[in-house]
Amino acid sequence: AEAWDFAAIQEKWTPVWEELDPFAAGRPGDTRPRKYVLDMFPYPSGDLHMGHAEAFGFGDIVARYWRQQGFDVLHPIGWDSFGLPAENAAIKRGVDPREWTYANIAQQKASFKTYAPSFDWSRELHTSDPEYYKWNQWLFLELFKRGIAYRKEGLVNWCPNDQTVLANEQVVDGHCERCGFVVEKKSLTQWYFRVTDYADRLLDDLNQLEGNWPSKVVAMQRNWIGRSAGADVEFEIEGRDARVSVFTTRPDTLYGATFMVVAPDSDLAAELVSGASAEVRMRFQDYLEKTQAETEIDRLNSERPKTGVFLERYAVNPVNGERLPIWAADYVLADYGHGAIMAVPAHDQRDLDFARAFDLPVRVVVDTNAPVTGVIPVIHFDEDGEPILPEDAGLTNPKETGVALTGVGRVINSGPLDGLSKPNAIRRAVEHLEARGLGRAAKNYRLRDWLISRQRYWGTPIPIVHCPDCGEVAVPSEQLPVRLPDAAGLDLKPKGTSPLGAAEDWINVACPQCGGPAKRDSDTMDTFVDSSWYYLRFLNANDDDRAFDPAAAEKWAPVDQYVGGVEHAILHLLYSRFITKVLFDAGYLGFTEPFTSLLNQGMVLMDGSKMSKSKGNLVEFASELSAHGTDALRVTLAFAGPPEDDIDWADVSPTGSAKFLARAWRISGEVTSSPDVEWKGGDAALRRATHRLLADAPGLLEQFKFNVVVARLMELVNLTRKTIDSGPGAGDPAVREASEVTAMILNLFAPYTAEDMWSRLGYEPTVALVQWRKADPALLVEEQVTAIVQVNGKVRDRLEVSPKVSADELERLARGSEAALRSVGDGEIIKVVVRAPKLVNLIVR
Ligand code: ANZ
Ligand code: ZN
Repeated sequence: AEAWDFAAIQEKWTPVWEELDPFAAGRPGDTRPRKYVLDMFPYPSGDLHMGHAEAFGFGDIVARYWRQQGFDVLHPIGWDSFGLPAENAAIKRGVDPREWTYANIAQQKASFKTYAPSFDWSRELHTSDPEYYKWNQWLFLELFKRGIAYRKEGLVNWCPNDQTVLANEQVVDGHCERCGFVVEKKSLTQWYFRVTDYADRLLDDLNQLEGNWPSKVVAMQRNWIGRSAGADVEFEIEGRDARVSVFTTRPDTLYGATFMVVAPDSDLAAELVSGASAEVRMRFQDYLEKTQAETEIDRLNSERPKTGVFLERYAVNPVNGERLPIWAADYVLADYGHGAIMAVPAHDQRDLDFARAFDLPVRVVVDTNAPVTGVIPVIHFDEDGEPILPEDAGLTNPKETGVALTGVGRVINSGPLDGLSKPNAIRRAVEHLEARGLGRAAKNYRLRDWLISRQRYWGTPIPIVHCPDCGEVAVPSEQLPVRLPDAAGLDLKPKGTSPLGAAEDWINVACPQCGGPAKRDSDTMDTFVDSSWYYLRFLNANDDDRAFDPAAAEKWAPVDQYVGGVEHAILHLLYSRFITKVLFDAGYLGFTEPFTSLLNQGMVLMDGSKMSKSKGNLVEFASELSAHGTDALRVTLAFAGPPEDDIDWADVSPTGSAKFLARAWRISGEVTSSPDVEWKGGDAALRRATHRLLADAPGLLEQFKFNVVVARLMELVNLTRKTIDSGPGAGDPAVREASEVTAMILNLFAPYTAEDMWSRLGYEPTVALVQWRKADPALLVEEQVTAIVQVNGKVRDRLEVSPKVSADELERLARGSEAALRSVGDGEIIKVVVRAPKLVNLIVR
């Protein structure tokens, strides 16, 4: 018998597809509705790996599906080819980062060609091409023009190993995301994008995405932006003209403030301590140095014992005129809110820990036992502000228990706020403050502006010239791109300043404004800038006149289906969303969210853990591909489980997938009826199964239940085999129909086998453009069988039921039968015998 030979089939169809070019999107005159399916583009760090095989396999199922549903589908591919790994590899091996990068792209491209995702290759792009980064520079200047790109000096996260700045997002638990070194703080002048101006919109627009993005990702975005609502409150400082603002989410607890804390590394702390005694100044200096060595994670860790220095200064509580000692402590961060807080130890755990460590007063101002509705209890306090608790009140004293009262209740001991519930007290307190000009409602965000400067070589040069007379001058658009100078002769080793600074011929230029001697900006852009808008470049990837065509964006964008790893759940998606909003505001786009629907594939594991070279459990894509072939690999990945779940490669069976494909393929060669055979006379059961699958698969695919569709295809193939071997045989029209539908649906998972089946069934390529067959409604009506209803063994009725009817359902139907009931009469049914779907016997006494 013939054998399914994946290598031969791959070899046969690759050149045919190459010739046909069936996946070019947006051909002139094409009036079909459109879909845009995008996989997160790969980083060329070596060959493709199993993670790529999975993600691109899933993306391709979606793209191929929409094509068969009659859409003109844009499914492009490119490379995210700037970035640190290329540079580090280049340093290690002494090769040019450009050569290293493009050699890897060539290798990945060759693997893709074998793996057969249905890409429109004519739109291929590489972010490290001048044709791409020219427009990345254009984008930068658009932001610069609008004041969204700006430079400031500030403390930045610094990786001492990579010698480069890291965005907050690239610091994981205080360590460099890439190399794992402990991140330090360093003061540098850097370029930032004002993403914080978009915080509210980035947050509010998440509502649009809910339901179409994994809820986990939506939650992570929300968290990252971290909006909290409260008030800014101004405190007088003794011996200082200007007041100090603090941000609080609990203005209802203002009367419970017993001290103030400022961040040691804030300008305010430095100023306040300057008037203190020499001893305190020294202690403060020590403390400041310790604080600067700490990571933000450490500082926010509530488990750490509280430390701090009293600055010998006092603030005045605006609501009751009380003197509050001012401390510096590391648990207050310099760059959140105003870098200073009012401490309310009775109701905030961190403040309570601090108060207990330094014996500061604790005053309860919310009775957390009081019902929020109904009677208002009264609590009295002694001169020290400690509550005098009735024996049975149950309200504990935080200073003694060490547990802050963080729950809701009624405000007490707070003058005009007494008796109010939390939301009302907050409203009232803010009104009071506003009326006296001492505060206002305020919001705060965890989100920081996006630091985009990198002191590295392999990235997009920042298109700015620094002129001693004119300042920061944009490179005129006709001079773009600012090309990267050759790496040859440059020392790429990280040293804290950009290697580009040493490229004498490149860095020294005439100021575009005054013509005087000036210098180029020597930093390159964070590669997250490159990937924030690449989805737009695909729309007209070869256009030399503009970054993207707004008319094409109108037609194709936003992306209907985005597919990629959850590791990009925060950064990449946030930045793309931000840039999309900026381009919307600039009038280039008519939409504000780039990715309408998002699918995060799980990870491919081995024996339950992440694969890595060092663990020796790496499953190489290339070797799996040559061992099992494209189709078996793709089917295995799709069949392993829901696409969001991790796949353990130790638990799956590519050989099982190959057997299934061989079975399906063999049938296509056995079919003896001709393509124009009349379906009608075909085997009813097989036809019903075929049409049931045609009807069910679209819904399943649109919910990403790829594994279920593969399982259903396996069932169909088995039934087809049965029909051939022990039914009406290979000449039955239903066998041809089933085999054709199998090929049509297999196109999503196993394109080579599907194409070969299609050809064996007598058709021209390509099955990829065959339109989804409509299920025949007549064949979707379920087959019925006759069930007999007996009373005491005598046949009384016959019911038409589904062959899959449950025993309970059949009993219910029998008990409802009029004929049976007539026969039961006044008798009592004492027992029911059910043999679904054939028989029910009612035993009556
Ligand atoms: C008084 C108070 C009373 C507070 C109370 C909380 C509970 P989120 O929700 O994260 O925005 N805070 C303000 N600025 C801070 C800074 N720079 N570093 C550390 N903590 C800071 O937290 C806001 C709350 O965190 C603010 O409300 C403030 O403490 C503190 F029963 O003010 B609160
Ligand atoms: Zn100038």
